[in-house]
Amino acid sequence: AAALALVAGCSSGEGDTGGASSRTPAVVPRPAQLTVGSGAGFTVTSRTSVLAEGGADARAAAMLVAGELDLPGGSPAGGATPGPGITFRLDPQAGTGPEGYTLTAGPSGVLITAADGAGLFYGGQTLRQLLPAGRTTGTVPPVDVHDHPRYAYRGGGLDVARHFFSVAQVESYVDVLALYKFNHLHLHLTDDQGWRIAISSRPQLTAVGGLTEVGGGKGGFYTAADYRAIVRYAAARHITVVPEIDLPGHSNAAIVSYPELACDGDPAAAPYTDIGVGFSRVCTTKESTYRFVDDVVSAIAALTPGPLIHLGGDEAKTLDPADYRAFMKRAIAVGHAHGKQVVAWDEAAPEQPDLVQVWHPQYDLTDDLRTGIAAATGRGAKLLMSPADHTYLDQKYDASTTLGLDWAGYVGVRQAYDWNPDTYVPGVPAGSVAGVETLLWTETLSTTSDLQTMELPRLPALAEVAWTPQSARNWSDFRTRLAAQAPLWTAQGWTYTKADGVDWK
Ligand code: TNX
Repeated sequence: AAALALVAGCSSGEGDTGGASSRTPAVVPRPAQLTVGSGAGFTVTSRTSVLAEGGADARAAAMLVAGELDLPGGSPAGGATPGPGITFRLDPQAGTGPEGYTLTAGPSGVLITAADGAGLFYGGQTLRQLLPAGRTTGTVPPVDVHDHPRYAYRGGGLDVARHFFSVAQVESYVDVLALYKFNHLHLHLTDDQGWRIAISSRPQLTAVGGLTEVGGGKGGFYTAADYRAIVRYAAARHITVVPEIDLPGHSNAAIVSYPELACDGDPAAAPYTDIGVGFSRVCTTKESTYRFVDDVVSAIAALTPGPLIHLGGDEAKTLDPADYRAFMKRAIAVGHAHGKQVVAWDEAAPEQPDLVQVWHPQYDLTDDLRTGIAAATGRGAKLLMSPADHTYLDQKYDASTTLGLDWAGYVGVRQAYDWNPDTYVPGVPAGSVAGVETLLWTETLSTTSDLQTMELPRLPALAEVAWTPQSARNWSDFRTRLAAQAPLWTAQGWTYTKADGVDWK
């Protein structure tokens, strides 16, 4: 039987104007390779069995995906029908690569194979999207999928400092990230308007700095147990938490909590609940400031199983550049001393963080920034691409968007989608880009529905930028698959924006 050949990985990306046919499964991010056969698919019912082979990681993926599909997980004893079912097979020899998987569906069932637990979980997320739109039962088309990510780092950032979001709210953001195969959650835990993580050696940070947020609300903070709960929830979905402590700027809440963090003679800091940036700074010439950095970094490092800590470094506009550089250098060394690799915003590139997060739009990359980035990559640092004009989910879609900011211009869905992370910073060596991160800043966002209104549909667009080979993606095909995601969002109770450029049903 001739296969209806729809091999995503071989598309040139050029000249494809037709979009997906009705039989093209609307998977986002588009798999590296997906073929639809001509035979029968597999029909999932509420009693279809979900089986795990190969050990604990397979059982974990099977249980989680069975839960997402409301299926009896594990064994026929759990209420499942014997016979063809959904099998998660962990096979170290599968040859699928890190986070990769294969998925085949036909009358004899669905088989997902991977060499690691993440790959199995991602196969499960693909399966969710192969079911009829928004449903957990129905017929999966006869497909053969071979998939793996373009980048090892695929991140979603959430600013819990400008507005505080509860553990449950963060978990619901993680749910969206997981469906789209993101593997890092960057939590922006501190800023001028609030400090959101308890540090037992520095209790005032939460007793004072935790109680404010933009607009005068009551703020909030995570206890160590709360933070561990987020880490655990994310880890179950193969998402690593990257905590950010933003210094030496964006530090007003810390200074209000511990006034000695300011230089003698600086005006007394007061709680700040507006949305301006760039005014605050800790005193970089006092030794006590570095004891503070050590207390905070050691506590966060101990709470964080992942290898990364983010130490900020953006927009310290009132600091003398030499003081700024000396501070970042020492802060990065503190991160290393506590066993972490350090992420920092692009201004700090010359101080050699392990991962430089590029947030400036191309037109704002000054010669200084370019030189710093080139020096860092020349010495082996990697880039995490978050240019605001493509990846910032707090930017308005267009003039009609009521939430959000627009300093980086409007970020419509196509703008979020149509760019190449490898070539965005001119002249960086091939292989320098470790990944892509989209960020949800929350100066104007305070509810789960606000977050989702800005995330959906752009977060899936960035997922495809981070996952799918550049040559296998193009806008006309993406916009069709994206529209087909909406019933799934609705079924989850998620809010989304019917943004321009996509034919929403
Ligand atoms: C710039 S991106 C910031 C954030 C703001 C954001 C608003 C960066 C490193 N700094 O502090 O929240 O713009 O879009």
